[in-house]
Amino acid sequence: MSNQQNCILLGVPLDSGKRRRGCLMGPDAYRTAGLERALRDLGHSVTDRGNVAPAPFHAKEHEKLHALEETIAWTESLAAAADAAMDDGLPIFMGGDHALALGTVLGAMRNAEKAGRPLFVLWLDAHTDFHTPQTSDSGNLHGTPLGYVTGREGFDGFPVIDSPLPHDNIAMIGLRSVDAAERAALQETTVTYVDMREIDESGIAKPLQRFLNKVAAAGGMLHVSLDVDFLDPSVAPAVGTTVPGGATVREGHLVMEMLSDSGLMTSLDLVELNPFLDERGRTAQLMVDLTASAFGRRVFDRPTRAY
Ligand code: HAR
Ligand code: MN
Ligand code: MN
Ligand code: MN
Repeated sequence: MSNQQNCILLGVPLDSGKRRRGCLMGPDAYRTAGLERALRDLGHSVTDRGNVAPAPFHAKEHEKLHALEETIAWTESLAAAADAAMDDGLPIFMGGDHALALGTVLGAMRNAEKAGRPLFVLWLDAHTDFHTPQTSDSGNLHGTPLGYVTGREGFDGFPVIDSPLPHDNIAMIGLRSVDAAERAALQETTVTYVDMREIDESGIAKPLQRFLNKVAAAGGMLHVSLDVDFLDPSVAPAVGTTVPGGATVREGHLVMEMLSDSGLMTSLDLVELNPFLDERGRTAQLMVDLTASAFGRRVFDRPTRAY
């Protein structure tokens, strides 16, 4: 793909979305694994803007919710950083756990509203992350970003969602760990949810292409949120919430290649990498390679296919 992008790298050392520590090292792992260089080698211009910091906050103890104030503070700063970066190019958020998407998706929603275009979200994850703070059993807010941006109740203290992301504009792909409360809530919506069984039976390309066609037809912007646990833990061990039976290396690359063919992606989260759990950097390296595929790295060029 010759579509040259202005890539903006933003480190997000956010570790507040769950109790197990380590995702704060993610941004440096991506830098060490050569993300900037990989994108440059594909002909893109790349600026590393360094790390984002949370807004000032006062931590309190809560019976159930972990690090609520800190996560709210990150949501505020990230929404502003995402909105601003999207004015200048295509931001890549080097996480950090998935709670960062509370802010990055909100920022993308604000930016899309300014541009007068609809925003779509592709969620590549073992999990649906559709909880509210009330329905979450774990109290871990990394399980809530899609509940938040779709306007579910109970996000007291977070920036108010004026116009929620429509359910029709969301696709979740790779699912294999969905809590009962999430399943019940999701089944009441028109969110596109693709579990691993569907991928086994019909392949990952068809549901993805259907969604990309919908984004293109609407003239939409597309935020992509790639959770390390979308991938099978045998190839991507550096994540706190491993679930067996995930996407293969090739399924991951195919998704990224189709995204780059589509030219639709306008922002990207790389989340849940915990370098403390990695094996000789292999997960960080795989995430960099997947990102390269999303920005045009190919074995051979070929005409785009219809699925
Ligand atoms: N559903 C579980 C919970 O709410 C696990 C959530 C895990 N979320 C992430 N991102 N790691 O997908 O606690
Ligand atoms: Mn997730
Ligand atoms: Mn997950
Ligand atoms: Mn849960």
